[in-house]
Order: sequence, then structure tokens, then C-alpha cells
Amino acid sequence: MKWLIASDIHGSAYWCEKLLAAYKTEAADRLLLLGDVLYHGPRNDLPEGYAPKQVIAMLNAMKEDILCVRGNCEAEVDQMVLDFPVLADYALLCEGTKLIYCTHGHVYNNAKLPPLRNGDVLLHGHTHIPAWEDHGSYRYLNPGSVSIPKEGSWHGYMLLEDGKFIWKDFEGNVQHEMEL
Ligand SMILES: [Mn+2]
Repeated sequence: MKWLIASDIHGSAYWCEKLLAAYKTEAADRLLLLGDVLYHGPRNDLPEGYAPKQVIAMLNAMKEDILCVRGNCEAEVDQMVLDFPVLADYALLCEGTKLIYCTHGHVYNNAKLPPLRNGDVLLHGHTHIPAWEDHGSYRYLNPGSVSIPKEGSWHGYMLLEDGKFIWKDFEGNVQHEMEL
């Protein structure tokens, strides 16, 4: 199973289109979204091509491919317009005996860990900054943001296949690689 992992689209149709093009090019099997899908949020400027209705149409057209968790910008009204569940606090992926705890990052993060066993992974978005931090007993990973990257990071996403994570930007450059 090849996963494409992305976060924090924030209603940008321009960057959502790039994400879905990458999903096709990468020939991934499923798309994992780590929240903040439609609304730009009061802390952010409007991203390029802000058009939530277009993002709704693009994502609903591929709802069978999507696994999504709730961001701090998701509200009940977002669930009314999206045809796949977006209000779960977390989702779990398993790679061998290791568990990847997927969440947005505003509830569970390095400061407030979910229950993890040695070697598990905490995967979240929210900061808009890509991360691959080794904390000894667990690793914290972040794909960064699709539309509003912060601290000089890139517009991009992550891949997970056969226990290997790859961070990429939308120009197709590999930014980082890591074995689970
Ligand atoms: Mn966000």
C-alpha cells in the first residue's frame, strides 16, 4: 500500500490541484489528509487560489481514496459538504509491528503524547513545518502544508510505502527520506 500524506490545504484550489496531480503521478493507493481542509483560518492569510467550493468538488470526486482526520479549522458545516468523514481526532496506520498515530496536532503533539509504544510514530500537520524528529522512544513526523508552508519550508507532501517515508515538494524534488 502506497500512501500519499498531506495536510493543511486550507481551501486553496490552486494547491489542491497540484496535490491531486501529484497523487496521480505518484500512483498512490490512498490519500491521508491530516486536517484543515477547507477553511483558511483566522491566523492565516488567504492562500493562493482560495476557493473552498472547488476543493470540495475535487475531494468529493475521490472520496473512496481519502482518509482524513479533523483539524482545528474543521467544523460541523465542513462535514455537511464533504462526502468522507473529517471529524475523527485521529486515525491509525500500521507498518509491521509499528503504529503510526495520525492526527492534526492541536490535540495530540510532542507536548501531549497519545499512548505510543517504543518505535511508534506520531504523525501530524498543524504547524505547517515539515518535521522528522527522533525523540528516542518515538518519532514525530510532519508533511508540512500543501498551501501555506511556514518558516521557509516548501509546498509539499509525504509518501509512505513499505516502511519508507519520503518528503517531496510539488516540483518533484525529494526533500528528505526516512526508514521506519
Ligand atoms: Mn493549519
